[in-house]
Amino acid sequence: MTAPGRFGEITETLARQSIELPSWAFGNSGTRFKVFGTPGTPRTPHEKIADAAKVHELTGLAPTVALHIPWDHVEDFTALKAYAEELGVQLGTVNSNTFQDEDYKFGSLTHSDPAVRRKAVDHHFRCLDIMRATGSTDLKIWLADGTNYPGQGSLRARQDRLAESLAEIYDRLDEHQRLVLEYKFFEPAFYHTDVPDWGTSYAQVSALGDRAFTCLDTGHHAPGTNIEFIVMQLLRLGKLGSFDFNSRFYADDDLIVGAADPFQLFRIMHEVVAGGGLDEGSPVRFMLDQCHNVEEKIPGQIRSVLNVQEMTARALLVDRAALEKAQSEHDVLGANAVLMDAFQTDVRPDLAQWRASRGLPAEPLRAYAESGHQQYLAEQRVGGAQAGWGA
Ligand code: PSV
Ligand code: MN
Ligand code: MN
Repeated sequence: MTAPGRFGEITETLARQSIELPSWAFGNSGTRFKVFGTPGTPRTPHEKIADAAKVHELTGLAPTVALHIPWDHVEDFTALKAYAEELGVQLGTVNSNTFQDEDYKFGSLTHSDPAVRRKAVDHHFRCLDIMRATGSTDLKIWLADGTNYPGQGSLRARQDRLAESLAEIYDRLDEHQRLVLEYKFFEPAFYHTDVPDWGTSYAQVSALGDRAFTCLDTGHHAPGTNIEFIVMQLLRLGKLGSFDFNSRFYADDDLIVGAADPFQLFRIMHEVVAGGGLDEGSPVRFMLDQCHNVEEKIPGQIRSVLNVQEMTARALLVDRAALEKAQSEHDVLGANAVLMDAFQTDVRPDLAQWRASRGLPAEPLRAYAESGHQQYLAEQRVGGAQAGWGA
């Protein structure tokens, strides 16, 4: 249990916290071996949004839903916005997809053929138009571009073409819109990726201007990478635009954030707090980028946002004055103990009480299980194709 006084001080920040849910987390997903279907899985973007709204209703933590284009195709995005708002959520980041079209076999924004680059840039223009209809501010670009064999492509020419393509897209942004560039060290390409690391993303977005930022996906680093150091550095440089949260044991596993390594999530949130990432007006947005292959999806998302909230609360509990003092005195063990003291504090009872005081279920997962909603969805959503990877 935390001391009520200390916990009381942090609720103002917690009350502001919002974690964006990815529409695709509610669809079926799996590995290249098998994608299992689950009764009640959404069949349309509307149904995905309804599921995201359920997560927000029970946690108060997830007021926005990210879309993936073209996975979330609808004729009328203004109507989709209105539908989301009826359910109490807003449409958030638009994630562009230039990785599932035959034309992109050898790249999209980096492709050597100007016609393919044109097509990829135009896709992003289309995303910006959708954002105008949905009221979204962020265009998130992740590129599957890369090569499999040394010599297959010119690393440098590809980088130059990427810069040109990004500049074209950036020039189309409205005043309030932002471009966020995500990096990933491998996959689907295995020799090189065109935006493999935060340094490349930083170099590219810095060349664009003030409204271009880096997206840090926690699953996109080599094992052993000190991710919180990258968080600190990007915050320091004013270029951390967003997180794609998930956790991993091996590669880009997309498991529930905080599941594989809760301490890493704590260390990340500690740097976020220290770097002002949770302050009002901070440019940092928090999003999940996860899949639920074998567990139920709505509870999976509820568990995820609660994990982020719990680690945020623990990071906010760090006694910063004591930490600074220990650091300035080179009290190695003392400084480490300050962090561990906060990390090892069980904030769950306080958070449950706090939720109840705000009219939310004290235990959202239990409330969901007891509501019978999952069974209701399974009965309602019969027929039609379930949404999944690529649709
Ligand atoms: C790529 O691995 C990624 O992390 C990007 O964010 C994609 O948009 C997302 O996964 C879904 O494919
Ligand atoms: Mn991602
Ligand atoms: Mn990923």
